[in-house]
Amino acid sequence: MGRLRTIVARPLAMLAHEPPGWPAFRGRLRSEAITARVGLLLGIAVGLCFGTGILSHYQYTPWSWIAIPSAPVWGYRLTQGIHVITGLAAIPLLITKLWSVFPKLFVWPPARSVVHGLERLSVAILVSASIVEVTIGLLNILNWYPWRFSFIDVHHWLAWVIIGSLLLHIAVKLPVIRRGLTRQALEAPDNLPAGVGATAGAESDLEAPAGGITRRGVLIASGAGAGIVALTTAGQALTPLRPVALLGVRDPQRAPLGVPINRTAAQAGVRQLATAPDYRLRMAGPKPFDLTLAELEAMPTVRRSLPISCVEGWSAGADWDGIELMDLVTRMGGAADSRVVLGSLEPDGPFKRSLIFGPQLQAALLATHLNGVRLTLDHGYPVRLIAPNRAGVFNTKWITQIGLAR
Ligand SMILES: Nc1nc2c(c(=O)[nH]1)N[C@H]1C(S)=C(S)[C@@H](COP(=O)(O)O)O[C@H]1N2
Ligand SMILES: [Mo]
Repeated sequence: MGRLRTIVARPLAMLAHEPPGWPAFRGRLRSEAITARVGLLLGIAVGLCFGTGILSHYQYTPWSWIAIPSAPVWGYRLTQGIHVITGLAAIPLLITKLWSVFPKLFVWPPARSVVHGLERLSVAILVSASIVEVTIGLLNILNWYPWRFSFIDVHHWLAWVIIGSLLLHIAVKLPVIRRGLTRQALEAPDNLPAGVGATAGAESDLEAPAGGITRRGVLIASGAGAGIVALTTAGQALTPLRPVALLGVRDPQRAPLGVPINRTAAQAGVRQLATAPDYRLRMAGPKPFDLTLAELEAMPTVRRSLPISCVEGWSAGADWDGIELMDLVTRMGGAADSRVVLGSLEPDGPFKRSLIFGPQLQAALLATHLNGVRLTLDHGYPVRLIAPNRAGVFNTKWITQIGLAR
């Protein structure tokens, strides 16, 4: 019995005192005022990023009973642009926010109660999920996938983990957030969290201690950082901002025919197949038929202005000439309410197949020309799909087969 008591009592006694050499934070720059204000900006960025991300994910997994609309044609261009801009702008804000609460990592004892421990655990989940989320998002924009897991699944599920733990975090911290957002908090001399070795400062923090940066300075710097990231990213989607698109990975002005190429014909392994004399477009409906290249090129075409909007954030408007997909679909025995599957010549790869239905199908073109010029191999020769308000990745190139899904 006595033994048991020492086993329980000893760790408890250890918790009463900070371990030797435990860090103490005496600065007065970090404060609830900064945390709450940067947190507010970060919350707005994360909210926009989450909402537009869910819309983007819907393009990957649409329910058959809620078709993706075809108007406005630039819908996905706008929402995915916002997704990438807010996601990148969140990075400097997240860094400032984590810096501002860093001393809390060393709060002693680590948990005052079970509830406090659980709350800290949820913050740990929020922080680590957020760091992974923005990191893999950033690498995705750079078109670099140095991992084995499915980016789409992980990015999607982490988003739900983040939004859930974020809502919990906001609910728990609401009184602190309210206090932190006041003017007094910004100007208060000292409001470090209790128990982290704070010493009360006498002078106002608007005067920087020892000539360093002020709280206002930190806020302006992190706001400006987020703003600069947003502006220099937006240029890959917004034409007027193109000259400052330093962080834009693809520059439509330096791309062939004004439209960047994510995967070239050589990378997809279709150069030979796409130029083979025996190329056929196989219409595999209830009334199947084949078209030779000459027959395909003799079909009537229409011209439409539709953007290519990549999930990675770049986008470019373009004029497309092409055969109305519905012309071919009705001829092979399909109808406006069919679910149509297009297959690429690409031997493998996640984007060799594309499902289209509803308003997007009715407005889709099998494009033969881009900006008045016959499609190049890299842009999808002989024909590629282009449809309004559609994620670029589903505008499949090098089409060779069109059929109906259940
Ligand atoms: N068959 C096939 N089609 C594809 C791709 C691909 O890898 N294979 N990439 C897609 C992606 S991610 C985008 S953004 C657009 C880009 O079209 P572009 O190369 O003509 O600009 O094509 C899409 N079509
Ligand atoms: Mo893309």
